[in-house]
Amino acid sequence: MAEEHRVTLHGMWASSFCKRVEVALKIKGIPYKHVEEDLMNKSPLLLQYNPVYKKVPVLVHHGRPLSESLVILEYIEETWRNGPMLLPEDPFKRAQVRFWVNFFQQVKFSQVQLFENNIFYATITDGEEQEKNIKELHEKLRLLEDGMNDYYVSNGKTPNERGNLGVLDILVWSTFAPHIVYEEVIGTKIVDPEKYPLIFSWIAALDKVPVLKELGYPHEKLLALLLSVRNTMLKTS
Ligand SMILES: N[C@@H](CCC(=O)N[C@@H](CS)C(=O)NCC(=O)O)C(=O)O
Repeated sequence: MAEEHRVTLHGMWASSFCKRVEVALKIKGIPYKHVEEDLMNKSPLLLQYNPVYKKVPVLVHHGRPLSESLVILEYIEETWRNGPMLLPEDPFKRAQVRFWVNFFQQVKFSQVQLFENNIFYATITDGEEQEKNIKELHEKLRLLEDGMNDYYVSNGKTPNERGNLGVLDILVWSTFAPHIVYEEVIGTKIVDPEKYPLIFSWIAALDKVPVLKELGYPHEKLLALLLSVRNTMLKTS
């Protein structure tokens, strides 16, 4: 493949945002080159490709860079239309899915309230700050559990009865697949099967899908990273 036609992903192994893009590329069967970025020492190319946010993921296609995971997912969906589609065909269902995709990018009162932010801050703080993040996580998980129940019940299915993996599978799995690691660091259940049976069983089912198994987060490595960031943050706070 000529260099300019190649797909390159600048990512970082522990990032759920990068995982979203990797999963989408794999589902669509798009070959790509992975460039692992050191976020403490970003490459000049990353800074050149994403001068606004200076973050991963960045997808480079035909030599042209794109940033922001959800923007990239949309681009992948629109560009590779002959692979499995990530969004439902029916416009109403598609709009419903988009609503929940936006929920993962939720902004409230000018504050970004991503699941990832709450998870990360809950793992690197203690006391009141940690409690606040855990509380917010549970509030959002409740909304997601109820919303997904409504969505799937109204479509006469459960998430595990769907055909292809879709964009909601990608977001739920990328965000929550390592919940056991977060729970080990925080010392409390986050994706509690009693409280969130649909999300819990959904993640468990996704964990068995071959493409996701292949992309799974390395448990010990992630645990070590989170514990090390936590120790550093607690020492400096
Ligand atoms: N909204 C962005 C978030 C990306 C993001 O936060 N990436 C993190 C890694 S998980 C990053 O590159 N951090 C480096 C930094 O903030 O300097 C997306 O959806 O792509």
